[in-house]
Amino acid sequence: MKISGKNILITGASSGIGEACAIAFAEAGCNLILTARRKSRLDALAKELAVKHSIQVHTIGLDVRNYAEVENSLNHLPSNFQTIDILINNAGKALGVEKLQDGLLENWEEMIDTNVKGLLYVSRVVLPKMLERNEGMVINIGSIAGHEVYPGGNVYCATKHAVKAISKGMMMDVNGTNIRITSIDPGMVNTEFSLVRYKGDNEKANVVYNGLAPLLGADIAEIALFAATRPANVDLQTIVVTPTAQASASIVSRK
Ligand code: NDP
Ligand code: 8X3
Repeated sequence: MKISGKNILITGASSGIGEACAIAFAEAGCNLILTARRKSRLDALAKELAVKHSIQVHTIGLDVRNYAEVENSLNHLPSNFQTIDILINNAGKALGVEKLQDGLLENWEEMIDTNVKGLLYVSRVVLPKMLERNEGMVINIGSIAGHEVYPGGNVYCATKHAVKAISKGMMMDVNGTNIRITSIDPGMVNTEFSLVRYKGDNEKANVVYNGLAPLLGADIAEIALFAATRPANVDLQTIVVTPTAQASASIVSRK
């Protein structure tokens, strides 16, 4: 399927997988709506991609946890961006690795509000418009943590299990229309993910990727682009992707 000229909305485009998706879809000639809380990062990326690929890029400083903000910004897009062809629900995070009995409530709230409710809020605003046009695609970034649980992963894994259920639910609820739903569920990707999880502790974050070749944001973006460019009759439902050195969420070979 040709996607040049299509409008792609990416949540969490200020770093990691979201930023890599912005670059990949810009290279494919798509116009972009980039959202995240750190708008200055989005603006810098937008400037670079618009010039390099002669595309249009709209940026929105958006916290997906705030439904009023989500609804207001996505219902008042500039006229050339009112059709959203592909939504990439990517914004998300893990916070901490505490055992459940030691868990910090504020971490739980933030993970649940961002990974689950944020994804729902954005989808609730965007999906009806796709259904009106009977055209569009939603790519949810889940995780291997939605298929397995690992020690200290408790609530993060629960949010990604929820994303897995929501993706399947979306597939069922749009069945009979032309809308495609894809869930991309990665293992270890070297982004700012671990830095965020360890609250800015570089040393702890780097240890996560020591002794193996992790996935990169660009690897996930390439898969998203592949899924989006399949013919209209092909829906890649769930793609689980890990580094070659990762056999399961907690079995990782390090040299
Ligand atoms: P990064 O930390 O590099 O990127 C996370 C993005 O989410 C940032 O752009 C951040 O932007 C945005 N974000 C966080 N909170 C909010 C919020 N409240 N509102 C809006 N945007 C928000 O990590 P990744 O790129 O790795 O993570 C992207 C997705 O991939 C997440 O859903 C994560 O769970 C998933 N994932 C990551 C894996 C990994 O190993 N890295 C593996 C499997 C899945 P800002 O702070 O500017 O708002
Ligand atoms: C992010 C990767 O290892 O926490 O979803 O499952 S992991």
